[in-house]
Amino acid sequence: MSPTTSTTLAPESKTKAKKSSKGCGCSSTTPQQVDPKIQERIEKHPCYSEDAHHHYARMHVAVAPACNIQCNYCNRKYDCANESRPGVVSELLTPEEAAHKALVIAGKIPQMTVLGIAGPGDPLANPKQTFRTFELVADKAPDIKLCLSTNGLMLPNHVQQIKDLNVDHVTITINMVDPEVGTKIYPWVRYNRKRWKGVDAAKLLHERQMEGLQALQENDILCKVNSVMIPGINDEHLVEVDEVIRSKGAFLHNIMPLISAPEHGTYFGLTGQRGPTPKELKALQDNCSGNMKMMRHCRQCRADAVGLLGEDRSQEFTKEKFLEMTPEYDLEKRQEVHAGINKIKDAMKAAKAERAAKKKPRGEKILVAVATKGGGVVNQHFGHAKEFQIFEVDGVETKFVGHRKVDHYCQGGYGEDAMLDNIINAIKDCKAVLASKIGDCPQGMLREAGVEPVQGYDTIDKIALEYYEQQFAVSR
Ligand code: CLF
Ligand code: SF4
Repeated sequence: MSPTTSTTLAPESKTKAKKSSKGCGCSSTTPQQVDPKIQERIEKHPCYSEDAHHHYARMHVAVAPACNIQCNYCNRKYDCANESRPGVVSELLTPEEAAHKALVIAGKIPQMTVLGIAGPGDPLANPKQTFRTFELVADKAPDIKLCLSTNGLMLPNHVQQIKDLNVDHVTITINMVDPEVGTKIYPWVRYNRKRWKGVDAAKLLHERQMEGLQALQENDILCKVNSVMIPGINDEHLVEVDEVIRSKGAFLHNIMPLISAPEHGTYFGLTGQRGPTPKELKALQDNCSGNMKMMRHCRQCRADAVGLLGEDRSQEFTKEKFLEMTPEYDLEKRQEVHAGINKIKDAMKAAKAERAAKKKPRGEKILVAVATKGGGVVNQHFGHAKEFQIFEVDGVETKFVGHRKVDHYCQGGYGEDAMLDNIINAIKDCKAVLASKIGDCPQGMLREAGVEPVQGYDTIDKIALEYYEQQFAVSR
């Protein structure tokens, strides 16, 4: 299913509501919290705007193989773990191949608005390939936003180039502001043809990251900071990191969980370092954010990711396939699609505001899990979901707070009991699961586990709030 299909649904007007229908996602980065000029710069960026991530897609091109540091959560056989799930290998492209791929996808997925370079190594350890790719894409497809993600070591050297090429979004992965903490995360850093180790390496990395962050701010380039939460190493320290990066002008903080397993072959994986639980992660995010400018919708996507953040269409565009495709980039057609999406978003926002105005907060907050293919709509069968989006509902609004990846239940037309157990385990802290259809067998097992199955086809906001009202009989 393509994002086109999911986003062309005009949610509330084309309602096919079956039983209890209700409503859609809001954001950790809500429009009203952001300066209108900045809002305009992020409204089509699925990572910088939670709202946008329901509607707009990104793509990555894997043009940057080398790296200049070693993170203890990374195995260099795989993609950079600062922006990817560990254990993933992307196909390396030349800048020319990457630009061709971008133009192909811009035609096939017009809601793809951002081209990111995030690996498989560090983009700024491969500046020639990275900037040549940006040049080629900017020349042929001026409406595509350019984005890069770096460990920050070489950032101060490239801010002018970034500015000149109109790269408006830069992510730095900052896991510490105290070099002593850094020594537990980074065994070495390569800089000026020398390998730095221990506290000197961490200190150097920290200073370069701060210098880069400041230069981005001075040049009015939006900066997101990614931090990997590593329990027992930097989990408590990330509160300080959050304060420091915000005071230095970072726009958004994305705290991601360490994903660590022995089969990834990383230092942390092999030494038994665990990642945080969803509850621990949420508690830290809540603690840092006061609910402002905290990214909670990151999917730790691969260096050749394509599509909405929650979907992976990279296999439709392998090198073998996309090199055979002719680019059909059409600016006018893309603008029409974007105008259609914006209309839908406006209608959803208005419906949401109207509902909120009629309701009183009740105090109780509940979590609901949602099966969705995007567009802010409950539009996916329970058995087909590979992830559930998690929303906190308080009777007035629904707030996106995270996602849980699962193996989908329906395999070749049959449900797998083991998978159902895993799914229930992943969402058992939710009061309900919202999906367009849920089979009789999973319905029974969900109820037994205390998760109410709710079927409907409408905006997430509407269905979630109706369910909440049924639960608590909120007075209007
Ligand atoms: Fe890619 Fe990163 Fe740009 Fe987004 S991803 S380079 S800012 S376009 Fe986004 Fe993916 Fe999370 Fe990165 S969901 S891993 S935060
Ligand atoms: Fe790996 Fe990225 Fe760290 Fe380099 S910066 S070691 S590629 S996780």
